[in-house]
Amino acid sequence: MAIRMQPYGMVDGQAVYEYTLTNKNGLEIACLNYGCAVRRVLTPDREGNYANVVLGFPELTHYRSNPVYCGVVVGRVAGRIKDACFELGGTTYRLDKNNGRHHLHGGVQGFSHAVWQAEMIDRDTVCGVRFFHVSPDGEGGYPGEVQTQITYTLNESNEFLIQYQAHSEAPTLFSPTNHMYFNLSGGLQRDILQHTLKIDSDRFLELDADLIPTGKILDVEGTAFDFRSGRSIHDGVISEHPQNQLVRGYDHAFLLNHHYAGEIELYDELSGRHLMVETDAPGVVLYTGNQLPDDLDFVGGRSRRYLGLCLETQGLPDAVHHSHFFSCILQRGAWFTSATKYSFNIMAAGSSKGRG
Ligand code: G6D
Repeated sequence: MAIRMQPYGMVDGQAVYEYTLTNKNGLEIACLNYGCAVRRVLTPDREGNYANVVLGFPELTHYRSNPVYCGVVVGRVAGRIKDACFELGGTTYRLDKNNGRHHLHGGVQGFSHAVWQAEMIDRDTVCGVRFFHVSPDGEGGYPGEVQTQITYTLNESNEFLIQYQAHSEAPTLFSPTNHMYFNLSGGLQRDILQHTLKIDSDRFLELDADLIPTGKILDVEGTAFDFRSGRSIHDGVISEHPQNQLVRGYDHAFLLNHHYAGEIELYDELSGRHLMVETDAPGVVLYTGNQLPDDLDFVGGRSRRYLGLCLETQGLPDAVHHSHFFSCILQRGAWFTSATKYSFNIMAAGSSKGRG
């Protein structure tokens, strides 16, 4: 294992560094203490060719704007909160309106746009970075000062683990995620429409025209949302299901049936690259890059629709307005803990069992 730290720039007088984690197999992960952004993940294809499998920007300035939340941790609350307000303990809180009249991904100065304090982890079989951030009472409109610690670690088994811990000085909302866009073709050679995805989920959340959950939980059976035996992302683009048509692909939260049981698998048949995602989070938002614009420059190519997909393990979006969703309330003094593990492997040609 090896870790190296290099200056990457300055934000408001605070130093930003790039941390590069490398294991004995040559798997490499580069991340920043700005937004905890993951900007590069190098993995081999079945021919042994290493290439980057996540969307990343070349410069810090791109991460300072980052309208697509590329690679960053989003929070305090991932996803949308309807009308950018909620009631808690008899008080109505008004959040940043940064997505029309709604609130998205923690608001204007959310986790994605903070300089995190960082310390390196360098042990024989694990290396990584532990990020710390104090979100002051009232940031983005949220109550309570929240102390958050996010730990990235890579081991010798090609497993990248993200651990989230937080506690608050007052009741608040908390449901973060990481917003990496994956593209297993390597080096952005192709888009993600021919990727095969499996999700161990029977149900997903219906969205309204503003992409806000309606509160209805729909069954995947007989729809392009049924990923239980695997299917290609393209199915969702050509599907006539109104929910696919609404977003021209997927931008939906799935309720996971099991945890730490191989519940999410992404596979690119042409390269042989395979990613397994396991988590204790209640759900995962599948976002297939439907709104990626064509005016961003990623390392390896220009942005375009469907160039990457996100597997945002998290609570359920807008849970504060739906009592039948898993709660995202963090009580005063309680600890929030969650972890998601990304395991990178290779599959032999022809081994995809999906319908993709
Ligand atoms: C769009 O609706 C999508 C979100 O799900 C995504 O996180 C964001 O773009 C980056 O708003």
